[in-house]
Formats: sequence, structure tokens, C-alpha cells
Amino acid sequence: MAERKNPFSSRNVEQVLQRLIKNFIRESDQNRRSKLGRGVYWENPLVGFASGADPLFEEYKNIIGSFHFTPREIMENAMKNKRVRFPGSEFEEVSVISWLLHTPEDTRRSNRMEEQFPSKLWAYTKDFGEVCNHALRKYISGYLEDSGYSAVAPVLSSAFRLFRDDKIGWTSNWSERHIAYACGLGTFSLSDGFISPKGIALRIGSVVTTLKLTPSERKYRAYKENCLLFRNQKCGKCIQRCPAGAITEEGHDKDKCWTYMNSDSFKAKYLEQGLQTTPNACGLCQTGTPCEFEIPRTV
Ligand code: B12
Ligand code: SF4
Ligand code: SF4
Repeated sequence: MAERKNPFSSRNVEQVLQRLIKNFIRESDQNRRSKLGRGVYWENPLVGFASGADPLFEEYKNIIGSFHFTPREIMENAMKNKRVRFPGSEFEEVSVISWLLHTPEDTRRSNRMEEQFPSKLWAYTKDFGEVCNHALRKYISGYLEDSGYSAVAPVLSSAFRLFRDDKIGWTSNWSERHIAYACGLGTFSLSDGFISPKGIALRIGSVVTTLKLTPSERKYRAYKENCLLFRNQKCGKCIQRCPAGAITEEGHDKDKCWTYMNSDSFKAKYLEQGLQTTPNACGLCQTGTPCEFEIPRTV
């Protein structure tokens, strides 16, 4: 049998990865809203890269907590589980791939019209769109492994944890938003939401690999730079949009947000929409705001 040519032997490895991610979103059946009969969950993926040696990943241990994995730690952990010896030279080469999947206009419009609970399209996108995101995580890590590199999708690894920390509140040990920030894809905001050049209505995925990648440029200096309020502009539209009163000029109260999304009325709405899972979808603060589909313009 002919040996598969290493697709990453060319100089444009970043372009190869971008193409793989974009093609997956364009062609995969997992991105079709088959349960709703039409449309797609995601469009316009944006992809960024970071070196695992970027000092920002160590800084996250102070900003988030010592429990937050660096790319090297998550890779070491994955290799240990696979009982693979991880040579020091490969350790130096660890890189991170992060992607953003943006929500199409029809889903955003449907949620924009809501004032209490998420629209059916938004709720289904949270559940089944994330299944598509998981499939993409598996596809990219599998593709890299088949090409001879080690790879792990951190949120699919057995080490991934989502929990409530005494100091920082609801958190995880692999925060996709902080990873996307490191990969130059956008910044945080008043509502905590991550704003990319294509807006805040998105979901994020990432993979860590031993394939060496050129880091993307971070074109921002402050971690909330894409949010109007942090550019000394009036806004706070997300404060008005939140039905739980979880957002104030001081920021986002994660406990209020969590409690609202796990309330009985929220669960009842989910069941009415034909969903059985734990809700955790709302996103009213991500629609009907000036940051919904772009970096809000300064006036
Ligand atoms: C736990 C969790 C929640 C919790 C807590 C959210 C939170 N703020 O962390 C709750 C239940 C409240 C929640 C709600 C929602 N979530 Co949620 N959630 C997660 C999860 C599983 C982990 C988040 C995590 O690890 N946070 C870590 C903590 C430390 O982050 P943080 O407190 O926001 O960080 C602050 C500080 O660290 C600070 N900071 C301080 N100094 C510095 C310095 C620097 C340099 C930097 C970079 C940052 C920084 O920045 C942040 C903002 O203040 C992720 C999936 C994942 N694995 O990442 C999804 C995720 C964050 N959720 C997501 C979504 C879509 C939602 C909802 C819209 C629900 C929905 N699906 O409809 C709401 C939106 C709430 C909001 N306004 O942001 C998306 C993000 C979308 C986006 N545009 O940001 C994610 C990434 C899921 C995904 N795979 O895409 N979620
Ligand atoms: S609605 Fe305004 S204040 Fe809220 S996150 Fe978006 S830009 Fe920032
Ligand atoms: S997700 Fe919903 S409850 Fe949570 S902050 Fe946004 S609007 Fe408020």
C-alpha cells in the first residue's frame, strides 16, 4: 500500500490546518441542523495558533488558578495515559490550535427576539452544535496523529474538569476562551463573553499537538479591548439583555447566570422545546448587542 504523504511537510502547515477546519464545517453532516430540518449550526470558522512555550500559559496559573493546565502539561498527561514516552525535544515543540465557530444570522435573529429564555434554534445549537464541535476536535487530533504527530483535544481528555473554585467561581482546567485569546482570536468583555472580529455569538474548540506551528499575532493590548465599555464608550446593552440580572457595570456574576440556567422554569422550557439535557444555554447577552456579529464600532 502506498504510504500517505505527510500533508504537513510543506511550509504552510497553518494553512493546511485552516483548510481542514473550514472544510469540516462546510461539509460535515454533523454541522447540518437535521433535527430542525434546515440550515447549519456554524459558519465562518476563524483559526489561530500559539506556541506551548508562550509565557501567557504560565500566567494563567495566576489569573485563573494553579489547576489550569499549560499546553505542555495537558500533552504530558495525555501521553502518560497512552503510556507513550514523551521525549524532551518533542516537549519543546508543543503548539496550540484554537478555532471559533460563529453562529449564523437566522439563529442569532431568533435569539435576538427572545427576552426570557433562549430560542429553540439557540438551544439546539448549544446541544447539537457542540456535538459537531466535539467531532471537529476528534477529527483534527486524529488527523494529526495519523500524520505522525501527537495530539490531544483537552476538553475531550480524561483530565478535563468543570467545577466551582472558591476564588474564581465557575471554571474549568482548560478554558477555551483563554486559549483563543492566546491564539490571537479576540478578547473578553464586560459579560465575560469572548468577542472575535465576527462577534460574540460563537463557540470555541482547541487541540494541542507536537507539530510546530507559527504563533498568530495578538493584535490587542488589553484583555477586554473588543468591548465598547473598555474603550471608554457607553454601552452595557448586555446588562439590559440579561434576564437573570447577572451582568452589571462591575461584570458578570457567574453564580447568578448558572442558577438561572439551572432553574425549574428554564428546565421546563427546555423540555417544551424537545430537549432532555441539562440546559446551560441562554446567550441572550450574546444577541441583540452591538458585539453580536462584529467588534463593536467606536462612535
Ligand atoms: C464554566 C462555563 C460557564 C459558566 C461560567 C462562565 C465563565 N465566565 O467562566 C457559566 C455556567 C456561567 C457559563 C455560561 C455561559 N457559557 Co459557558 N462555559 C463554561 C466552560 C465549560 C468553562 C469556562 C472556564 O473555564 N472559565 C474560566 C474562568 C476563569 O473564566 P472567566 O471567569 O470568564 O475569566 C475571567 C478572568 O480570568 C479574566 N481575566 C482577568 N485577568 C485577565 C488577564 C488576561 C490576559 C486574560 C486573557 C483574562 C483575564 O477574564 C475573564 C473575564 O473577566 C466553557 C468551556 C471551556 N472549556 O472553556 C464554556 C464557555 C465559556 N461557555 C460558552 C457559552 C456560549 C456560554 C453561554 C452563552 C451559554 C450558552 N451556551 O448559551 C453563557 C454565557 C455566559 C457569559 N456571559 O459569558 C462558550 C464561550 C462563548 C463566548 N463567546 O464567550 C464556551 C467557551 C463554550 C465553548 N466551547 O465554546 N459558562
Ligand atoms: S453589549 Fe456592550 S458592554 Fe456588553 S459585552 Fe457587548 S460591547 Fe461590551
Ligand atoms: S447567559 Fe443568560 S443568564 Fe447568563 S449572563 Fe448571559 S443573558 Fe444572563
